[in-house]
Amino acid sequence: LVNVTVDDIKVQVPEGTTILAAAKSAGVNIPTLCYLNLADFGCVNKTASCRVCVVEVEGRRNLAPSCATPVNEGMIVKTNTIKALNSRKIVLELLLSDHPKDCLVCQKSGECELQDLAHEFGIKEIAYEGKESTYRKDISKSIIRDMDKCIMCRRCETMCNEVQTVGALSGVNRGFDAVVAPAMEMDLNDSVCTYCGQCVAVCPTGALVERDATWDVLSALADPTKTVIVQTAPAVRVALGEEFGYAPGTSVTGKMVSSLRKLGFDRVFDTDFAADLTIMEEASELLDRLTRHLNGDTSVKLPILTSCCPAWVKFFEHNFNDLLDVPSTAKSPMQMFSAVAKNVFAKELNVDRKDLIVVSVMPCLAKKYEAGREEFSKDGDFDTDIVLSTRELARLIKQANINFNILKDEEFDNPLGESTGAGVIFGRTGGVIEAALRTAADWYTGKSLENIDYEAVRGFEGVRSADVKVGDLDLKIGIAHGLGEARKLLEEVREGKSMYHAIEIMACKGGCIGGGGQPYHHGNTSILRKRTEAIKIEDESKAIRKSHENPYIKKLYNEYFKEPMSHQAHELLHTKYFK
Ligand code: HC0
Ligand code: SF4
Repeated sequence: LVNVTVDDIKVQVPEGTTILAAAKSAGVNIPTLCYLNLADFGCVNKTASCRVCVVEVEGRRNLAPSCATPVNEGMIVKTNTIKALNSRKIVLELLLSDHPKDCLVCQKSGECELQDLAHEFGIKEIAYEGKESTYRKDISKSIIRDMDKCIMCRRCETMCNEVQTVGALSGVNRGFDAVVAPAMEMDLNDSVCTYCGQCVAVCPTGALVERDATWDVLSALADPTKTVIVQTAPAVRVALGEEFGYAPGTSVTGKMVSSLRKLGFDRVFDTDFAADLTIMEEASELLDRLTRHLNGDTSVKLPILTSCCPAWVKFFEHNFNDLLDVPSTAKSPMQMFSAVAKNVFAKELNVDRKDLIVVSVMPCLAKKYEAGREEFSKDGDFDTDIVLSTRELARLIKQANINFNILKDEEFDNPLGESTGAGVIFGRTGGVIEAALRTAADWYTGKSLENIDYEAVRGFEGVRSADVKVGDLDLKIGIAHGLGEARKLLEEVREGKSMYHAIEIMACKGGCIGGGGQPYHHGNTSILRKRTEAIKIEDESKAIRKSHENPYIKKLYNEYFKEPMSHQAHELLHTKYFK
């Protein structure tokens, strides 16, 4: 340990600790902008590029960036001298001088870390007027890049390259023209970007934001010729409350349903229902591949990979396109829901599929891209019409003057609103494979098993391995969350070294609860664990916790699909992957 004094407070910290961390342990919070410590992601962005965190160190002439300067024995640090404060203010003024002054109409307004600091430092005028750098806006289906608002903190780059290992973003050009961009400054649309949205989740300004679709929803709701239905993803209900002042980890399912009804949706349905439907197909596929494999069929590919995360799907289409026959062919719950809504439910309602608008509320930005994939459309009409993120839903509720906090809990509509605990746990890492195991184990043993808590697949480790007994089968299950972690398991599969029978992959840390469309965590990743806890409580509170026991799922198979992997099921519930 070394002894350090920060603003007259003495602390002992391990050798190698940064001044920033030492100050924190002394209870002194030094402001930062580019710095980001995502402890649960195994990643720290300390490019020391913004210089907001500078401090005075006794005996040194120059100010030191506290995020990147390690302490040493006897160091005396002052974080609030006039020299440090002045330098911090000048840094902010310089950043603002080359920043658009459209804060009033910026999508990030109110949640922008640069705006917060300018406010904190009492900056009331732009000190250095002059030419601002300008760059074209890049608008993809999921994300808008507005590099005029980029402050070159490089958080997005660290996230995309180090955590996700996608490598879609890097700093290009120099000086005034420097921006963060895909290779050869192409648009995201033409790049290897997976639309996971994790760069958006960590961008401190409005340089990276989701493509907002709230107005599309309002227009659809106002159109009397349309029937507008909505589905909500498992992870939305355990995070939406944060936008209305609830503590992280508060589940607001009933209020969410009630607010959607107040917004004017004709039916409020649940993606969790479709998650149960996904399990019917995916568990059948798993058992089918396993039993064929055990019977010596060498054409069978194992492990089977889950396929419901669209960022993950795009990632393997780009990086592992020699393995396209390995993942399950089951569509994601969102797309299964929409296929059933447009092809089965529309007929029940007696409306043309073009007049049925399906809105999805998702914790994810890649879902916007997924909805727009050609294979999920028929004669130009997409199965999912509009995708909103959790943040956008909160915006809509606020715009509609709905007092969320006093709403009474309401229930989803049926038939596409009933779900089991297995559907709920899709929202967290390990949940899809646990849900599949609950059903596969019952089917394989021919019994209704009582123990359905597969503790071995739960947890927060980036890559997990679990041994699971299903009847007389000893299954080895792999789980990865975060694309960098997924890459490790995929490389083993490619090399023929994978020891797994089945692998679940989710692109975001924590699974969907940590999606790029969720309320901003501003680096406090303990929020993700609290959301996971809320999912657990929802699961345990459900009367039915196995997908195949969902009465509405049974009815759908009796009346329409007949059995999993039937001809009808293949037509509506399965998909293909492309190079
Ligand atoms: Fe997910 Fe899903 S679990 S991807 O994270 O499978 O977005 O929440 O909706 O589709 O159900 C997201 C969440 C979903 C889908 C489900 C899956
Ligand atoms: Fe990289 Fe994901 Fe951002 Fe695309 S959305 S640039 S893959 S972090």
